[in-house]
Parts: sequence; C-alpha cells; structure tokens
Amino acid sequence: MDKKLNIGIVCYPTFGGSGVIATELGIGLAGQGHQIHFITYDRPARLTGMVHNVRYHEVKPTAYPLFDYSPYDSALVSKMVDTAKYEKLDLFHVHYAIPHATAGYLAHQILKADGIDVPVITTLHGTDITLVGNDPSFFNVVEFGINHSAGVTTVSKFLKQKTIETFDVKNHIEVIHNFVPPHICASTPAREEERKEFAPKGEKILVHISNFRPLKRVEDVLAVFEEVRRKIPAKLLLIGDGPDRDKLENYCRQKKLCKDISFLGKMADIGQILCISDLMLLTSVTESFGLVLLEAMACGTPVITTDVGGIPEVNIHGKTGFMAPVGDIKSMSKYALSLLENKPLLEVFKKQALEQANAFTLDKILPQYEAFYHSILLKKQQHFGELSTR
Ligand code: GMT
Repeated sequence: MDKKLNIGIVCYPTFGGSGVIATELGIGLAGQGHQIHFITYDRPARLTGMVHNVRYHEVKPTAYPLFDYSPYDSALVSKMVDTAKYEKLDLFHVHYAIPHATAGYLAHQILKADGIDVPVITTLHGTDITLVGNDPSFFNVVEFGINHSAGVTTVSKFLKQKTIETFDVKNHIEVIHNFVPPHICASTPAREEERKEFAPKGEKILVHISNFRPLKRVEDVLAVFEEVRRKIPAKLLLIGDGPDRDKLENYCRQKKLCKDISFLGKMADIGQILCISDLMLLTSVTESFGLVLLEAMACGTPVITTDVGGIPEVNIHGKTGFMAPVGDIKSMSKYALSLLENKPLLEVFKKQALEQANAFTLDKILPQYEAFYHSILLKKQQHFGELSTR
C-alpha cells in the first residue's frame, strides 16, 4: 500500500469551483488517511465542522500604511514554509495558478535553502489560463509557474489544450477531471414540500448557479427563462452573487418578474435546490469544465448550456441535456421547452444525467490524484538518487 502523505493544500476558500474541488479533494484524501493542511486566507466555504485528519492554517496578510495592497503572496509563502517545516509536508497541491503556482515556487526555493524539498503540484482550473492568466499583467508569472511546478494538472482536456496554445509549456500536463462533491444531493425526503416553497402550483423549476461575472452571461439565463415562461408556468432560482447581480435584479424588478425569479444569494448547500430543480441553465462565454453542471446532474437535473470550452466533456448533447452556441437564446429556449413540456423525455434525461454524474464520482477521481502525487514523489526520489551517486 502506498504511504499516507502530509499534504499542504492552497486554494481560494470561496464558493468558486476551484475552491470547492480543492476542499472536497482534501476532505476525501483525509478520509483515505492522508493528513491534510489547508493553507488559505479564510476557512474554506465547504469545510464546515471538524474533519478528521484536517487542519486549517490561516494566511494573514499584514496591513501597513506603506502598502496600498497588503502583500497576500508574501504572507502565503511564509505560511507555506512554516507549515511545511513544522508539519513535515510531503508535497504542496496548489489550486489556481495565480498567484499560487509562483507562491509555491518561492516556498519551494526557501525550503530548499534549508535542505527541505517539498514538490509543488499545480492544478489549473480555468480563468487562470483563459481570461486572467492571459492578461499581460499575469502572463509571464503564470507561464513560469506552470513550467516550474513539479507537476501540473488541468480539470479538462480542453484546458490542457488551451494552456499549451496560450503559453510556452515545457512541462507535462496531466488531465484529471473534476468530480462530483460527495453528499451533494442528500436532502431528497422533503423534496415535494421544498418544491412547493418556490413552485406552489407545480410550476417547473429552472436553476442557475454562478459568480454573476460577465463571462457567465446571466442576462441570457433570464432571456431563456422569459421565453420558457411565455409557454409554460415556470420559476427561476438564481444562486450565487457577483458583479452583475444588482443590474439583473433591477431588470427583474422593472419588468415585474420578481414573483417568478428568486435571487437566493450564496449558498453552502446547493444540493437542496438542485434536488428540486427540473433544469439547469449555464450560458457562459467560456467554461473550463462547469462543475455546477456535474453537481446538477448528480441531483438528477439535466442541463442546457453553451457549447464552449470543456462543457462538451461534461454535458452530452441529446443525453444529459442540450448545448447551443453562446448567445443563441432561441435554440436554448427551444431545447429547454422540449424537455419541460415532455415529462417522459425529461425523466429519461434525468436518469441519463445521473448516469453521467456517476462517471465522475470522487472514488474514481481521487485515486488519479493519489497516483499523480506518488509519481511526482518517485521522480523526486530518483532525482535525489542520481545526485547522490554522482
Ligand atoms: O470563474 C469561475 O467560474 C470560477 C472558477 C474558479 O476558479 O472557481 O471556476 C473555474 O474552475 C472550476 C473548477 O475547476 C470549473 O468548473 C469552472 O468551469 C472554471 N471556470 C471557468 O473556466 C470560467
């Protein structure tokens, strides 16, 4: 049996997909007997309560009048070095390249000066490559971080290809797909009662979850919903928060849509809503994977999406839902109605969505990460062996 590891996980502790995956992976690894140390600026949103084998080390950037911006990177690196030394970490697994890959590199160099070698594995999640990473203010740092990580993974084949196209990549990239966070849909018994809270007259329930950033095109979600509502009684539930929310909420108020559209804000337990939903809408301009799609499918909810990025690796057109080009409201509405107006077909799609989610369970994905960790540690040992025989 492979040795149990001491792993330092660095991520954004928010409700964003990269933070969710990092946290659920850490909890899953802890369940396998590994010791997990989350090194984050806040307690990860999905890390609630006490979890066996898990510790949380808070990164606290210090404010000082000289700093317009408190240097998060320096505070993070210091905490990584401190944790590695005193918790005897075997490796760091950092999620989202900016600034975590280069923070990892610096922590690695500082530890190396003390004769300690803790390899850094970087998982690229999406916008760190496609949107933010591509920006001139980050480009060189992201490229360096990718090329100087001991191991690099991406959450989809699309993201691997995009990374290679965008940067001068000299490192191997391993694709390890995202997984369904366990227990996502644990709240089934009260389903009918909960449905009535939002759809008292048996209306169909559509759902959208995002960070309400422009790339999600939430205005298209509303447009599709308005088309659907013209034909059948329906409600739309919007989960999450972000820059576009106020604008969209005002739009709904002005158009007197509020009785049918509910803005629920950020939620830790999205499964409660997904379990009572009939259809998810995701209208993004780009999406490296679309974790919320998998979460919806795990609750038996088919999805209508755009056909971009890594989405086709998750949503099988005509089986788990439908895809259409970005901004194609007409096709998305038509597809949505084709399912919502046909109960037997909707049931078939629900079943197929569940089956697809079963291909991405934690017990299938976690061993891929464990194998990757061990392959990196083996390489380190071999390198050390070669050096000592020289
Ligand atoms: O921009 C976001 O959607 C948030 C971002 C994150 O880092 O949390 O999500 C990215 O990572 C998720 C987890 O791997 C993926 O499921 C999302 O598709 C990806 N977002 C984009 O590519 C836009």
